[in-house]
Amino acid sequence: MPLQLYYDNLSPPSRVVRILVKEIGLDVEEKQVNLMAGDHMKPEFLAINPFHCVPTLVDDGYALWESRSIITYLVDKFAPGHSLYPTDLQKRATVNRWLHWDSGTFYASLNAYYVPLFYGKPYQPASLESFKKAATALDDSLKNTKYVAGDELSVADIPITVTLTLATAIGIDTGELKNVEKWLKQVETDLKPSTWKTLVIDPANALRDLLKAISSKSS
Ligand SMILES: N[C@@H](CCC(=O)N[C@@H](CS)C(=O)NCC(=O)O)C(=O)O
Repeated sequence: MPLQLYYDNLSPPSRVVRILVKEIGLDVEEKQVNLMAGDHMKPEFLAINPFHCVPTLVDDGYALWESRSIITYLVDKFAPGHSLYPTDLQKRATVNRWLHWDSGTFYASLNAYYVPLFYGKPYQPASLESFKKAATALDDSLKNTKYVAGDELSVADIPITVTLTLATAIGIDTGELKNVEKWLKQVETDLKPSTWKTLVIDPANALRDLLKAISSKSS
């Protein structure tokens, strides 16, 4: 049975998984879940994922959600030993640390900044401040390493790239973060051809356009 990936193209964590899938050359059956149309609350999707979120992976009847769990599962199962997810315990712990940092701090603050728009509320300036602080800490760390978790591209670079490029797309100025800028250029070069445009930049701009449309309707 092929792997199935439930995703929405505008969902940043869905893009994280789709980028990884392309990086390790996996064949997955992609199943679009249109969040704006409420597909995620339909009984057939709730039967797969009662937490009703995308991305959700189904591997031979086993359903897994949480993008960062999915990407590490996929490397471990289908590309074991790949440098994207090192097996050395301390290197792996460092990669995991960045994955958790993105999930709990970096992307969390960006999410808290813009997601209220979907519920008729404005952008949240306090969350923007948290995001900027975290981005500065990332920039400081990138003074010392080529990639976020060391000198090799890892799975941790994927969600952090998605977070940062979305921030830029929605108008957050990160221009003063010179180490971040250099790292992003490196990641752009390293990812598989066309990933940067189709899974990083274009969908971030599409989400930007949707947010613009929502905020102009409510003002
Ligand atoms: N931490 C989760 C976040 C998943 C998430 O919140 N996905 C959103 C789309 S970006 C979603 O499915 N929202 C609908 C819902 O939760 O009901 C991950 O990284 O996968």
